[in-house]
Amino acid sequence: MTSIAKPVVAHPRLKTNALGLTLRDYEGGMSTLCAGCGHDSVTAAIVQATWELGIEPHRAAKMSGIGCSSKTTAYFLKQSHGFNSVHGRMPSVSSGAAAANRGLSVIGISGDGDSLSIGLGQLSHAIRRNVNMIYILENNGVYGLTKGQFSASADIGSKLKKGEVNEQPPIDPVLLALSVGATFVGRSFSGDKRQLVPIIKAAISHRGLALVDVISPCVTFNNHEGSTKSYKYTRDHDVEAVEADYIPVCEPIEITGLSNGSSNGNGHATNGHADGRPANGDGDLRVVQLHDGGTVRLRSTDPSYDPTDRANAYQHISGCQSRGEIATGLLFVDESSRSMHDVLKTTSTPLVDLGHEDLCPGSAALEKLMGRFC
Ligand SMILES: Cc1ncc(C[n+]2csc(CCOP(=O)(O)OP(=O)(O)O)c2C)c(N)n1
Ligand code: SF4
Ligand SMILES: [Mg+2]
Repeated sequence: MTSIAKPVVAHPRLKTNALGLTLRDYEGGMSTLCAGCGHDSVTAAIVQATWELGIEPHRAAKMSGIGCSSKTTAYFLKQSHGFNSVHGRMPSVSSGAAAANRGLSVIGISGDGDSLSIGLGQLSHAIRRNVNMIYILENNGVYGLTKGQFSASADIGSKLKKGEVNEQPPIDPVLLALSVGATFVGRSFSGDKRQLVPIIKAAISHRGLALVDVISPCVTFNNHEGSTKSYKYTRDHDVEAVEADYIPVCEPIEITGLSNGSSNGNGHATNGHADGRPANGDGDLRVVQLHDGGTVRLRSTDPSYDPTDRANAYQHISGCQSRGEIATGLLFVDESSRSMHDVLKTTSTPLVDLGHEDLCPGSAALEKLMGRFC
């Protein structure tokens, strides 16, 4: 996808990561989205997370479908591979890329329209197969690119700008993901970088498909009174169920710490419930080991919430939903996750590096195979 190039000059004193690269090296082209679009904040969080993780740009593949959200792969990691597929088809194209090269960090970006309508089957099967990728769903409740029609994530009673009311029940990507076997599920808000960056870092480091649903308001078509995907509504109803902190393998655990959760960085309290019930911020601290050697520390703001128990997570999130609350945080993680590569026992060598003798079984093997169909 083409975009307007940014000037390459960078301040000489910009901090560098373990690879000697600056944040600017993880940026992409100039954004052409509307000023204030939540998707641009998600882009900034991805730039921050991939820079902090020290991802080698040539080992990342940015994948997308169609929509304003799907345009955003042009705005980060300019030196990475990328494929902008057709509407709703990002998961299958990503599955192919991941299958062909285990060493790639596959970063899939999609929208609520792209994922929950035309791409619903593709999303479900990528989750079920546990393709090794992060799947970021930039969720604004509308089809932004085609001028703001309701999408399948729009809540009942949510109003369009001109007053039309949605009567259809929403599909919640987080509940959907849990029900089809997702091994990593998170939800965040584009306006909460403090929460979003560690979730993205943990998701990229997860073995298997990590779904991250990000409420990402569309300022042009869905940020008014009556919308349940506006900046205001999301800030007022966000209940951080699980606070996460990603610690890379090279850092000692002691140097990072989870707060006891009183603010989400936007001045909005995260340790209270919208219905007034207090959350004490004293939930159990759980340490989850990821396959790259990194560690995720999880603290539930409600002690009854267990982010490693699928049924418990489902119940809690749907309970929040019925009260009009938006459960955010790293909501579920399966430490024993077996990705598509583990299940299919794929080769660790990228297919492009395999020699002819490894790729071609030879005529005798082919004849034997064909014999089975006679
Ligand atoms: C096969 C096909 N059907 C319909 C469209 C029209 N279309 C383009 S983007 C889009 C929806 C985008 O919504 P979403 O994924 O939520 O992205 P957003 O723009 O809101 O970020 C639709 C229906 C298309 N491009 N291709
Ligand atoms: S139309 Fe909405 S989703 Fe698209 S760029 Fe503008 S604000 Fe963002
Ligand atoms: Mg959308």
